[in-house]
Amino acid sequence: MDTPLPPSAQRVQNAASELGLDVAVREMPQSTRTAEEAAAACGCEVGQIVKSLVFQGAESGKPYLLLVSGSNRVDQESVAQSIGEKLSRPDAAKVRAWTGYAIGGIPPLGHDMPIKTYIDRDLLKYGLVWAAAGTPQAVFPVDPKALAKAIGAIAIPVI
Ligand code: 5CA
Repeated sequence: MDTPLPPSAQRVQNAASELGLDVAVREMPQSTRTAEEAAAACGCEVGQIVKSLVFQGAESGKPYLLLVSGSNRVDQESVAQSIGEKLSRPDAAKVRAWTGYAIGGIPPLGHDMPIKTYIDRDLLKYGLVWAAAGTPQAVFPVDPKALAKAIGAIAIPVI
């Protein structure tokens, strides 16, 4: 029998299933806390790792989730233009309060509150990407287009 997932990872698995996304969350023996570590653990390119980065609207105060290819460094000005307001980076406590997860394991779905989500168009060129699943050792592989569709993420350039 499979070992049960930790509660945070199980929450992501349940949320994915509720969205009709056919994915299987798995706990890796190694750390997947950073994109580089996740790529090593998953045996994929760093570009195939989904970084789930939380920003805050400077005017609205609202959270935004930006799903970014592991090999891209976000140009915050360019992303702000796509989103339509200036952005700041919330601290780790706020990210946890909004999403329900700690940095290093923030998933692209299954958050405590609905968060408007954008996806790096560079992720969409891969057939398969790997996203964090609630803990710094939990991940799931997914077709990026299916992920974007299931969560209603808007594709934008981020660099
Ligand atoms: N598990 C991996 C990939 S599957 C992962 O979660 N990577 S990540 O890139 O999405 O998460 C780490 C990111 O959190 C860093 O790139 C960084 O932008 C952000 N971060 C790190 N420390 C803080 C902090 N104190 N406050 C806000 N964001 C932070």
